[in-house]
Amino acid sequence: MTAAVRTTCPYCGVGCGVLASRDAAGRVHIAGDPDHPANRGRLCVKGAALGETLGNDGRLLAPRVGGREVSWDRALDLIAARFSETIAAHGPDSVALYVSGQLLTEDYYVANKLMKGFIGSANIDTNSRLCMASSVAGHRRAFGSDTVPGQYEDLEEADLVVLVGSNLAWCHPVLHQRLLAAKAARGTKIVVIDPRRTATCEGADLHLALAPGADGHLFNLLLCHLFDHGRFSAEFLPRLTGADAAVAAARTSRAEDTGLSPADLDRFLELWAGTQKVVTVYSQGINQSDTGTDKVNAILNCHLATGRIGRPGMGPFSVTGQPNAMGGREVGGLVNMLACHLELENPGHRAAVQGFWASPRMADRPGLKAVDMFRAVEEGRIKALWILHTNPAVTMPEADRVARAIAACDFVAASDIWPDTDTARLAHVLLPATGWGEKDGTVTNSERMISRQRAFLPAPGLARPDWWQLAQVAQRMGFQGFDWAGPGEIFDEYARLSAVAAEQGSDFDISGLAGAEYDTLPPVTWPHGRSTRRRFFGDGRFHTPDGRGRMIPISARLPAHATEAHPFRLNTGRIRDQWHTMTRTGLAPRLSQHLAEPYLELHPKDAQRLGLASATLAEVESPQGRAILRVLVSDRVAPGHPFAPMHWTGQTAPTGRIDALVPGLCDPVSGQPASKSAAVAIRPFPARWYGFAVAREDLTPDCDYWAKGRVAGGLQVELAGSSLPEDWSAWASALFGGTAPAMALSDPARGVHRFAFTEGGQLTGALFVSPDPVRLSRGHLADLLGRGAADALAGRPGADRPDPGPTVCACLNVGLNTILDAIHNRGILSVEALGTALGAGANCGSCRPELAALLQGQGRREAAE
Ligand SMILES: Nc1nc2c(c(=O)[nH]1)N[C@H]1C(S)=C(S)[C@@H](COP(=O)(O)OP(=O)(O)OC[C@H]3O[C@@H](n4cnc5c(=O)[nH]c(N)nc54)[C@H](O)[C@@H]3O)O[C@H]1N2
Ligand SMILES: Nc1nc2c(c(=O)[nH]1)N[C@H]1C(S)=C(S)[C@@H](COP(=O)(O)OP(=O)(O)OC[C@H]3O[C@@H](n4cnc5c(=O)[nH]c(N)nc54)[C@H](O)[C@@H]3O)O[C@H]1N2
Ligand code: SF4
Ligand SMILES: [Mo]
Repeated sequence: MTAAVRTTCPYCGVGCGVLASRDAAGRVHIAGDPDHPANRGRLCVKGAALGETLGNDGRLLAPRVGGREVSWDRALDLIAARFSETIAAHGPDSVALYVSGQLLTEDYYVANKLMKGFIGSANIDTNSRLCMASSVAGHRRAFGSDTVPGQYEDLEEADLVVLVGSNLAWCHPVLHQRLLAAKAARGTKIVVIDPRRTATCEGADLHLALAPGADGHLFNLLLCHLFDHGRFSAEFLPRLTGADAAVAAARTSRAEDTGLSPADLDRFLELWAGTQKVVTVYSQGINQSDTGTDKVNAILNCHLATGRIGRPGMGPFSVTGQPNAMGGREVGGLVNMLACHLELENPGHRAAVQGFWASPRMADRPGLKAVDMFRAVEEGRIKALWILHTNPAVTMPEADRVARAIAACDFVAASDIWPDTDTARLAHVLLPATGWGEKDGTVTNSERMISRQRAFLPAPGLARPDWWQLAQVAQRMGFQGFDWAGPGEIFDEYARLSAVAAEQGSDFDISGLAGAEYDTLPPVTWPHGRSTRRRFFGDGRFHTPDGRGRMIPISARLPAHATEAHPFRLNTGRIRDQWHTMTRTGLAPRLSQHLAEPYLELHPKDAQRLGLASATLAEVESPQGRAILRVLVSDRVAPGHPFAPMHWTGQTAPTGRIDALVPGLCDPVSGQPASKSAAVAIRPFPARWYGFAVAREDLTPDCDYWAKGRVAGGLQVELAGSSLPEDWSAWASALFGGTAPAMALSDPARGVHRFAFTEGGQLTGALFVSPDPVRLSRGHLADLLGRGAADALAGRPGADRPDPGPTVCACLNVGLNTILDAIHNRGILSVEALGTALGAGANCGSCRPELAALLQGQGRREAAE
């Protein structure tokens, strides 16, 4: 075993420390870093499975131009030439960079320097526009800077933690575990505000299933309640402006607007008002709205008015999604910012940065925000585009339109680790990036803690880091100041720039890290310069011109009413075990078991009205596009407000791309799209047949609906069609590359067909077809891949081998049937006892909310059994 390398998880913004080592066979071993302050040794299942996602099969290993492998020189010269020519002919705003909150700070710094300081355009935006922009805008309106006031330990020191628009249990699992541990130790009250009953509700004292989009009203009502009950802080108020106007505006919100029962509403208002140590955590249920910035400020108003901010155990807390969402904000990744929290539109700030960079021309007005940027691409105003570390053809709203715009753009380069993502397929030039474990740099987590990502694997093929690619193109465009030897030198330059920024009054000061030993840099929270204070604003000093915090008057409004043509409002978001477009988590079979295909969670009343039964397929249509999704009937969602996850792509389920349905409707202040309220129509998909297949080798079905997922021996595929093939045997053969089935079992009268394909007596594939959703033990069939094929067509294990059912605990691979059996037949009564008996939930803990629900008899209804 090699010595463990200390690095940081590449997924969510909790920013857990990871120890990575390799054994003699080259296998990677992953463990939580017990010394990292964010996680103290814990990991969630995605982090724990990192070692299973590092295979290089199918990786992009060399630059490609027009699909052909070329040298780095050729690819980089081409990008430099096309960017330079386009700028010469059409000006700096005719080119753009679209980057990612998953880039490392050093990558981000170089991209930003190139675009804003040397190309002289601010057309560099990032997927953080889809993620954190409303929080950024809300922070800047209230505080004068984009600063998260608190620390994770505030969640542990609070007496009340309110989680609003956050599915913390699935999206920030280790932070959720820290919160639950604090609750167990000191009785923290937890309130979840989410129209959907999520896994996060399992650990909560109160779940407020408010009307979707009503958060602004709710926090306005809270502000009025605080005022009316004398809870405004007399000590803090002189440090604020706008309190009267904010209360006056809040008076227009009414209790009915929230959709909550008076009792629940009162309980919440009294709890919040009566608890000094309160933390309000918020995430995409707030940000991803066309009034997202106002909702952020409605929350901040309550914390400001009561002075419950920046002190131990209290404050508003915007949890960041991506591993470096925060770092990207610090380094000025958004179109309207400069590095180190300096502002693009402030001439003094611009001059300071330009002086430091010795740059020829500085952008002096904000560039185009993501949605507008891709519309400019569509209209041909942007003629050369470079996309790094993000997959906009899947994750942007109006995704079909975005994909068409990318395809039609004169010149597109993409940096990725895979050649065949939905976005990479559309690019003229592909640049192979080094991935997690192969590269070095820093990330900043939700609590402003900067941690190192460190390489422990060699770069495969010709892959090179993103920062290097950007710096090379900059040099080839003739720019000075891009000749760093490594990320440590970039970080050093950035730390020195932050001293310049501090002189301009910026709070982002990491000048104390200039000249630091980069290789051994321990996790450190900023500011780390002249000041090292851990929390902000508790002292009543803000970064506004007059130094006072600003309360903002909020006229809350609900999302536009549903229309007759599109009567449903589609909520979208994440599932526990997948990361965005699944280009990494999708590789680990155990992460694909929990929820294996795209689905539509629909209230029983809606399902009944639409004639949709569980496990059938629904066709969902919006003015922007169309999707086909598996129906999951559940009262966790409200009538009229179904939910669908965002993870499936053209590679994994072409009709499951949820952003094809989402409109490009944005918050007017932040430019963040409203990704959680698409107006859609739903109808049954007229399936004539349903199918399920397992296959050792990859395959691409030719039918209306399919969804692929990895299993240990290959892949599993759900299928369906609206027309029947003439000859099922021929169709099955075509699916498996032309080989004839070794075994077939057909009952044409019932429309049931089963085929098995073998090689040397071992199962290489199987297809089950039926006129209704296929009922069989999927796990069992997948397990037979590569084994004896004798009873493959039976579809279920023999009586001697119980079927564990769909995976609930992905760490220890414990299935639903096993758990239900333990509950019903072995008398197990608690989550702890399930852990002792089966191991379920005893490792990362992410499935504990689901175990608790099962124990309460609220079994989940799977999309497919
Ligand atoms: N497993 C997993 N974890 C992740 C990620 C992942 O892909 N997979 N991605 C990471 C990233 S980049 C991000 S940004 C975070 C996102 O983390 P979260 O924001 O927690 O996740 P989401 O599922 O997008 O949305 C959160 C909740 O908002 C609710 N919601 C929808 N509309 C409203 C509303 O009007 N009001 C309120 N109060 N709630 C509403 C939804 O029902 C949903 O449960 O997760 C990070 N962590
Ligand atoms: N409907 C709906 N849409 C949403 C959301 C939602 O809640 N609902 N959430 C939005 C949010 S919050 C976010 S953050 C976005 C996320 O959306 P994206 O950022 O578009 O999704 P990812 O799958 O994370 O894309 C990362 C890409 O980088 C590649 N990659 C991996 N490692 C490296 C590397 O080291 N270098 C390079 N160059 N590439 C690499 C991956 O293969 C992948 O193609 O989605 C947004 N879209
Ligand atoms: S909570 Fe999970 S995904 Fe997030 S950083 Fe920690 S291990 Fe990674
Ligand atoms: Mo995000």
